[in-house]
Amino acid sequence: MEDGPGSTLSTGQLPMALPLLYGANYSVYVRIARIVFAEKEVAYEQEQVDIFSDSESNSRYRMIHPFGKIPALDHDGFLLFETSAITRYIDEGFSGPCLQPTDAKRRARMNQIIGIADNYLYQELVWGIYVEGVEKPARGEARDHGRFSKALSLAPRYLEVMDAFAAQAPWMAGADISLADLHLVPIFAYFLKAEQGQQILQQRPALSAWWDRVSSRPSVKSTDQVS
Ligand SMILES: N[C@@H](CCC(=O)N[C@@H](CS)C(=O)NCC(=O)O)C(=O)O
Repeated sequence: MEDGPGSTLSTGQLPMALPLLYGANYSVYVRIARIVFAEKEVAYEQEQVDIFSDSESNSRYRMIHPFGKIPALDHDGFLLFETSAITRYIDEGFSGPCLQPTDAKRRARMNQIIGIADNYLYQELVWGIYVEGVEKPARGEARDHGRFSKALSLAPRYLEVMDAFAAQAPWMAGADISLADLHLVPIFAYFLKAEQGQQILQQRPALSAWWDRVSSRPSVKSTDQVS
């Protein structure tokens, strides 16, 4: 078992509880945290929270995440929400490979890519293309054609930009894998379930090679199940 941040276990001290991650496996953001735990090889527990259901337990969960999103983390009573804060806490608070560059420029690149993922890619590639293009038709629901075509028109430009980053180094922020790569994985995993996503990626060789590298990581394979 992994000791917690700052803990020096000595006689008479209770061991810290395992970090508890709240959230459902289908969630892009929950999966980012799961991948980071796996990369660090940190043991944790997970309580499935289906944020889209109206269950009683969800109203209790709102005490932990006041904005009703997943994930959230409880580490020995220390409550945290916002995935970027959670993944940095896991990286900095536990042993295992460091997932953030120390060089200022590379760290800025990592932060930039996480910002791009949160502010552009997640909405268009997941909600615009995957949800409208794959999930809604599979559920027999009507597609929002405007939403879908807007996302399809933006995606090639988004991938062109990501391809340029991927062409600079094996990983998004340099020679070593970082939180930037791990943050992108669940977004790309949904996007590539759409045939259009596959086609757009095929036109970007550096990004395709990056996807082959990152998607073969054990941390990515072991968090593949979404239900
Ligand atoms: N800024 C949040 C975003 C989390 C987020 O949007 N999670 C989605 C699931 S992937 C969610 O909870 N959606 C529920 C909703 O929007 O009502 C973070 O970084 O943790």
